[in-house]
Amino acid sequence: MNATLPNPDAQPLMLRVLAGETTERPPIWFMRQAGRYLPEYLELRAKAPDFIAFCLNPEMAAEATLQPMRRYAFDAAIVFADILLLPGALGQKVWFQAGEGPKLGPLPELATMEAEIEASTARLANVGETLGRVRAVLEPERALIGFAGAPWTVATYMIEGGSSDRSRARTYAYEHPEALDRLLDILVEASARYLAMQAANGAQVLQIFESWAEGLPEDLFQRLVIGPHVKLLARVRELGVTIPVIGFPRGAGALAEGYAAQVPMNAVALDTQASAEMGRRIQSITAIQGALDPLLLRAGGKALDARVETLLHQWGGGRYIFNLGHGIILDTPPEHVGRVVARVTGKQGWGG
Ligand code: 1CP
Repeated sequence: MNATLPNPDAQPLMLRVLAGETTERPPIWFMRQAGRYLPEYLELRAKAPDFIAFCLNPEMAAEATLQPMRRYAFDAAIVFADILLLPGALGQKVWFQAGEGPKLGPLPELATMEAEIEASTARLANVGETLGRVRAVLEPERALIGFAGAPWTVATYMIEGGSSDRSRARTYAYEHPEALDRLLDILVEASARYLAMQAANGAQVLQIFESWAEGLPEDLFQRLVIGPHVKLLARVRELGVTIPVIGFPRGAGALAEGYAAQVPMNAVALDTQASAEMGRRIQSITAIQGALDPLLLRAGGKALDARVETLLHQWGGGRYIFNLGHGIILDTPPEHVGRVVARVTGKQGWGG
């Protein structure tokens, strides 16, 4: 076989790392690699009446997913959707106000949501269609990622009615432990079914975004993060899903290590604070992903170049997926993204 031609049977690099291999170079993708820092995204986004309609339009969402894949040699695409589609599918009103972020209506009765779990997956069928459309055109060497918000993170938006400092949600956890645990159970079941639907429609990797794990005392971290992640993963496996799953407990700090030891994820995504040593200790348990600072990606220059070398050096000897410690910031210059992807992959764009 000619080694210079792409092999259509080649396992995507990302899947090899998630299967436990240390690869010749780390695969790379970026959280929020689609979105407002790309002019072509802004142009496409202007054609949809609102953000939710945009996410639920398979043609537009597939196009948004593919835009960064055309520009850069990313090793994986992540389906264009949002973690807040699930509360909407469970019957809570969700809308995005321009410039203000997400807004949610009153929390529905728990019993009402329990009765809506099965229907919620069907209401998100368009996300499955987006995945199918992307998989049909994405090169076989590039992996496709599906995702969901983690139960606690989604619950914070549902309880607070939007983005906030999460103090109301944490207070709710102390004052109404039974109601909160019931809400988390609803989200575990609905998310497991939603993720299984994504796997059935072409997702090859799943990521669980626990964006708001920060500030939780150890006992709450155990109850709100580790417990529900263990349950969610077990339920996903019970539903017959065999593809790898990445957990991202953002803001977990030193508790990320306990997370990695207790939740049998195929990789743990680390945030910007993760130390080199902690990352290496977690690498002895599972693969890691992360943890370039999105502010440094935006800033660019020599400091960015140096940090990329440091990350490659400190973690590249083990199971490692190159990524950010959180999503791309909206005014990031696209050429900074291109520079990092080219350094990690050795390619200017896909195929060359
Ligand atoms: O029109 C727009 O550009 C609105 C901005 C935007 C985008 C591009 C939102 C609103 N969501 C998205 C897409 C999105 N959201 C993706 C797409 C795929 C990709 O990464 O390229 C993903 C994976 C998400 C996940 C998501 N949504 C998270 C978890 C990751 C994270 O950033 O922590 C969270 C917390 C959300 C909620 C959300 N969606 C959008 C906003 C403004 C917010 C609120 C964020 C906050 O509370 O600060």
